[in-house]
Amino acid sequence: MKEKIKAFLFDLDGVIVDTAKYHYLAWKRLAAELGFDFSEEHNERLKGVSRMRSLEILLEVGNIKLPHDEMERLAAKKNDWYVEYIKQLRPDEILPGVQRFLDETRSRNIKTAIGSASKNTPLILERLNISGYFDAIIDGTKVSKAKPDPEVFLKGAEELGIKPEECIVFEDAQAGIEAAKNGNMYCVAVGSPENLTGADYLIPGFKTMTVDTILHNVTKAIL
Ligand code: B16
Ligand code: MG
Repeated sequence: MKEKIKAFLFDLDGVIVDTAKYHYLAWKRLAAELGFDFSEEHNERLKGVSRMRSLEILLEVGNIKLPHDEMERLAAKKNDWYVEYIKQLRPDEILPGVQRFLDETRSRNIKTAIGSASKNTPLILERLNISGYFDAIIDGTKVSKAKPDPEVFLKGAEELGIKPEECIVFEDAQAGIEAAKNGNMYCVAVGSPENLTGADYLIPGFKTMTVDTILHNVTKAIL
């Protein structure tokens, strides 16, 4: 029997908007202050990862060890810079096709939630003028376990009142795909097949994507 999909859960960075480039600017600035270079390739390792874990990775790259209170101070400093950048975000930075896809999703009465590691989620949604598109917003301030733990998506489903197996998660990070599958949800990977495995379906982006294409390709496995 075909499973009825009742909710779409969206990761934020890399799915709705490319905030990774602003994270990168802020992390690179911090690395420069600490005296080493932080490349775009290094930055790939930070996608979907929490702020403190990102700093740990950055310090590994620079071969630097610091006490915890100093790490807290540096993470806060990086975040202040990052917030300055994302305050300039504009609605035209929503990734191609996403707003149309959200409109179609809402008109089909499919519930929507955000499931993001970012503690800056409310500010980003507000700057993009899309807060009203989501029935639930679960972000880094509401979870204690990072992806690939399914907590962020399970909380989203719970807040929507929908069973995990009736949800599709959209994710651009490998840890996020694993989080969705660990939560017994369907998962659509957004990105390139070289970097992402284990999802039920993979799309390059939302540019030409329709709700029916997603539903058909994701649920056909259990027809
Ligand atoms: P913040 P997502 C993640 O967002 C980013 O991909 C990741 O690079 C960032 O470190 C993390 O949010 C925490 O962000 O410092 O703003 O709390 O992909 O889970 O939407
Ligand atoms: Mg992401």
